Order: sequence, then C-alpha cells, then structure tokens
Amino acid sequence: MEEIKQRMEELANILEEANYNYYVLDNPTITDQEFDSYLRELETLEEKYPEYADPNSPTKRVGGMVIDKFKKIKHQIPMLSLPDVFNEEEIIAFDERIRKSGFNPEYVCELKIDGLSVSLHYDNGVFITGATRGNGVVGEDITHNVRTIKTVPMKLKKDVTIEVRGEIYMPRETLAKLNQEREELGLPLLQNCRNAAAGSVRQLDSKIAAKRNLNTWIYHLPNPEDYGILTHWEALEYMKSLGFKTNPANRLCKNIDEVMSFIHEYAEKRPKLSYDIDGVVIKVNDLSMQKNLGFTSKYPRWAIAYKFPAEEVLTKLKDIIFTVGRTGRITPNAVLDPVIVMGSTVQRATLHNEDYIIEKGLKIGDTVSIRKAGDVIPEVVEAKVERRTGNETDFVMITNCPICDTPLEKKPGQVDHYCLNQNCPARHIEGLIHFVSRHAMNIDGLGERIMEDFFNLGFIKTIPDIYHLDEHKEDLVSLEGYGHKSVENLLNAIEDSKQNSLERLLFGLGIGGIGDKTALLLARTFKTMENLASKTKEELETIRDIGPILAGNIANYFADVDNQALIDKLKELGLNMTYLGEEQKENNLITNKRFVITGTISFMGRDEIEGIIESYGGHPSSSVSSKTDVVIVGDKPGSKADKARNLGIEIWDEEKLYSILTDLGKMNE
Ligand code: 1X8
Repeated sequence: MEEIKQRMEELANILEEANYNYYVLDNPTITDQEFDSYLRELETLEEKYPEYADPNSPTKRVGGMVIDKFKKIKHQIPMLSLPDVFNEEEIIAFDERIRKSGFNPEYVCELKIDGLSVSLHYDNGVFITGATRGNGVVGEDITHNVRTIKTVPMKLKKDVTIEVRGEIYMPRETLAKLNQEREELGLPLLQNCRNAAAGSVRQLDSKIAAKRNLNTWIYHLPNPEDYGILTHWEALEYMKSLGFKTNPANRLCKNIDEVMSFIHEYAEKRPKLSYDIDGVVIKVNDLSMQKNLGFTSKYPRWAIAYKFPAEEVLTKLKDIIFTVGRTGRITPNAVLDPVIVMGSTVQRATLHNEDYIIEKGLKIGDTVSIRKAGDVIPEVVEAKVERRTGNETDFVMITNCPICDTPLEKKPGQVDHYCLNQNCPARHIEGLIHFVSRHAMNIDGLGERIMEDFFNLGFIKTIPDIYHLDEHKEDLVSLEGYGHKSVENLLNAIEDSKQNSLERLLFGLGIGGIGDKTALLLARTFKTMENLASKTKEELETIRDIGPILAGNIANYFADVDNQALIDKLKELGLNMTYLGEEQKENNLITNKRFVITGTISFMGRDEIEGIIESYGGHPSSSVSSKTDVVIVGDKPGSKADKARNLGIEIWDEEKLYSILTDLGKMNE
C-alpha cells in the first residue's frame, strides 16, 4: 500500500513538473503522449485508492469540483488598489515627492494586467486557497477554479508557507475563440478579457473555468520580511523561484527616466501582447523605503498605476444619422466601418450636436480616429484631413425631425436641436420599453438599451413594429453583438410572446394606473379584450379593487380611436387577446409541483426563483407538508429542511437548482 501511495506521489510530481515546464516556462520536457499516459495511470490509481487521492492532484486541473456557494475569505492584509495617474507630469510628481522625503529610489516597472486580482495561499508548499480581491478586505473563495489554472502551482519548489498575489487573466485569443463559440450558440458576447476572466472564476462548476484557458501573472508578496527579502525585485525573483509565473516584462529601473522609457516601450508593444493591459505599475524597489513611505488611508505611497491613454484606431465615417431622444433632442451619430477598439467592435459613435461636427470639420467619407472615452463609450477624435480623396461630402444639418418631419427648433444660445412635436413617435420609446418588459410581454433579448437602439435605427417605432422586426433580419445580423443565432432567438421570443395571456398585453399597453396586478384582475374578470373594451366606466367600477379613476382610465383608453386601431392591428398580427389562466410554459420538473425554499440561495434572490417557478406553472409555498413536492435547500436552512427529509420529500440543493436554472437558460454565463 505504501508503494502505491508513493507511486501516486511520484506521478503527481512528474505531472506537476511537466505542467510547470510547459505552461510556466513554455519549455516542454515530455511529450503529450507521455503526459497523458502518466495522467491516466494516476487517474486509475485515484479511482482504486480514493483514500490517497490529493485534492491538488494534477488530475483535478480539468475541473469537476462543483461548489454550492462562494465562501468569504478575509484577507489578512487588505488588498489595496493603487492611485491612478494619467500623464507623465504626475509620474514626475510621484518621483519628486519621494525624493523630497530624502530618498533616491530605484523603481520596478510592471505591466498593469486587465484581469482580476487574486490571493493565493500555500501551507508548507501545498496550495490551500485562492481568493478574489472582493472589496479589498473580504474576498470570495475561488479555490476550486484556481486549481484548474495551469500556471498556478499546486506544489511549490520549496515547502514554504506563503501568500502571493497577482492577476488572473484571459488571453485575447481565448476570448476571441470563446466569443465565436458563444455566437454560434446564440449567447451574448463577452465584452472584454477582464469580464470574461471574472465571469469564469465566478462559476460554481470548475469545469467551466477549466475550459477558459485562464492564466496568471504573480506580482506581489505581502509578507516579504518573513523570507528575508529586502527589495521588491528580490520578491519577484523569489516568487519565480517557487514556481510562480512572473512577467518577463518586469524591469528594474535606476531612475524615473528609465521608467519613462519602459512606459514608451510598452505603449508601442501593447497592441502586440497576447493579453490586455491598461497601464504600467511603478513601485519603489527598496522595501524599507516602502515601509518608510507608508500608506494614505486608501493607497500605498510607494506605488502608482500609470494608465495608458485610450487606444485610438482609424476607420471610415460612412454616414451621419440622426436620432431623437425622449425629450425630442436630436443627436447626430457617426456610422463607421466596423473596427475593434479595446477589444470590442465599434460601428456607431455619438457626435453630440451640429457644433461638435462643425468644430471637428468632419465630412462624410473621411478617415477618422476613434477612441473609447473611459474605455467604454466610443468617440470620434478627429478627421484625418491628409487622407481625403476629394470624394468626401459635406455634412449638412437636418432641418426637420427624422421621425415625424416637424421642423426642428434651436433656442438661441443652445447647441441642441429639438423636435417639439408632443406626438412625435420618438417620445413613444418609453412606452415601447414598457411593452416588452418582464412583467408585460416579457420578450427576452429586448432590453431597454436594445429597444433604444432599434428605435434609433428605425426598426421599432410603434408597438406593431416589434412584430415586424423579422423584416430587418439582415440588418440585425450585421449589428454589434449579434449573430445569426441570437437574432434567431430574439425573433422566436417575439413570435412566442404573441401567445401571452391577456393580462400581459393589458399591462403592456400602459393604460394609466394599470399595474400588473390590476391587469391580471381585469383579465381574470373579463376573459377577453373585446369584453373588457365593451364595458362602461360604471360597469368597471363594480369590480372590487377598481375605483372610479381606474375605471375612467380604462373606459377612456378603449374609447380612443387610435387605441382601437392599435388593438385591431395587434389582433391582426396574431396576438392572443384572451385570458389563458395559468402561464403556459411547462417543465416536467416544475409544472404543477409545490415548492418550498428554505435557507439562502447564493446566486439568486428568493423572489426571482419563485417567479421562475411560477412562470413554469409551479407553486411556491412557505410551509412544508405532505403535499410539498420539492424543497429547495440553501445556506442556513431552517427546520423545513429536516421536516422535508423526515417526510421523504425531494430535496434540491443549490447545485441541483443551479443546473436546472442553467438548463432553463435562467443563469447568465
Ligand atoms: C493591480 C495590478 C498590479 C500589477 C499588475 N496588474 C494589475 N492589475 C502589478 O503590480 N504588476 S498591482 C495592482 C494593485 O495593487 N491593485
């Protein structure tokens, strides 16, 4: 037996070493076949002798561990953030401030990785936990996912007890591939590497993180004095010697001029790196100097993060189109040849107003430079006049509303043009957003932002337009963040919404004072739209909970010819106008079953879970009895869990609930 245990340890060591050589040093020492054969041997032994299986075994790198919630981990030393600086003057000022304290510092320059910070703990060289930064004081235990990251050693090269910190990131290429897959599956695309990495480590099931090709750069040793270390550079070397992946770009700089050269060098190299960075971190090298400089209430005084200016890229200004806001304000928008800025595709940018365009001297057909302000909202920086061919056309401000053709007005001293027509359909946007919202027609994929976009693009101007969206299928597919599959899903969701029960449509119409509860009451009482529309104010008032004001609103709504025309149109389009009783979505695990939830569910609020159960025709209830079909047990469950067990009632733990909700498409990521 001892021999078997020894062989298992030996195999684990061989595999861990091979893994280190391959992933950290980028220098394979054994063939894939050899690796696989050792791995299989170890897997077989672990199956046979589970008592010897190590939770940190190389076999666990593929994931498989599922947790039911994220435990909190308190950081022994808070994980601080760094003060950001945005220009060279501020870097010089940082250096001068330190010199004024009587120091002549060396600096370490490092790349600022766009990922998420992580703290790793080892006990006698053995990996124990991985935690996110969280709020800096308390983070989340992501140990199960960290184990799947190949560059995180499970066993250090020395048997030290240590904490190190660094960044988990997703390589750019991995994000691109992942988004390609998501596009094919009709899932929303991930916006950048940082969100993708953060989303990956916040998975309960480690199989997902294992597939995300996450990687690490380790850059901080919180307790250097415990290891006799005197400079940050030594700390980096030490962590490297233990088997951590430290960034080869790190550089020891003798003075601030060398710091500037580093910054210039990496501003150049940035686009060619295989991962996203958003700046350079500059740290005082000498640890006693660091100690002397100390901290402000929020930040260390011995380090800063220089943030690169937003990346600028060139593209073509194909057109300028105008949108009308809720207040009637007109906004010109640049229509651009799609281009990738900071990892996401840009094809629209706001041009604010007429003056802004005139000031920048933009012509349609110009080559323009684009950047993301605050790295999120794209903006046009300038026209590249030297690239003009003579085929550009002058910009001309419109004089009439692009939606209703009313002449635009511009008040003296103001820059904005307005459409002041109270009945301009542009103002209907709020009503449209309400119509598709969750408690109304509940059309998945038509969120507020998207409705505004579709409105501005002219695809949806009135409620019936929603049901004609399929006519814009080709345009939709070409939009940012959309693929064939997601457009397909959206159009299906719209089509499906035609079958909604009457109360959803009633609520969606936005009749004054009619909330979702009243809409349900009306639908239950009158059964059909026609019947409801035929009632007088007096007749409506006889219903319990319907007062004179509501009754008046309803009667007036149906007396209006425009509203009558709208309802006729919707009927023609095939929208259901009758009360269907219980919602019609079905799922054999939920429909017609009685549920009780006890304890806290870590990933979703109780209301939301109950809402989903109801939407599938299940019945949430608060007390367990022999009639209860399923008890969902979260953290700190009450006596209900025991009662359920005694009664032999089916129990779903968080993991089971999570997987069912995932199957129903109710979990993001
Ligand atoms: C954040 C980061 C640091 C480093 C790299 N990337 C980051 N995102 C580094 O020191 N090399 S330090 C840091 C922080 O202290 N908040």
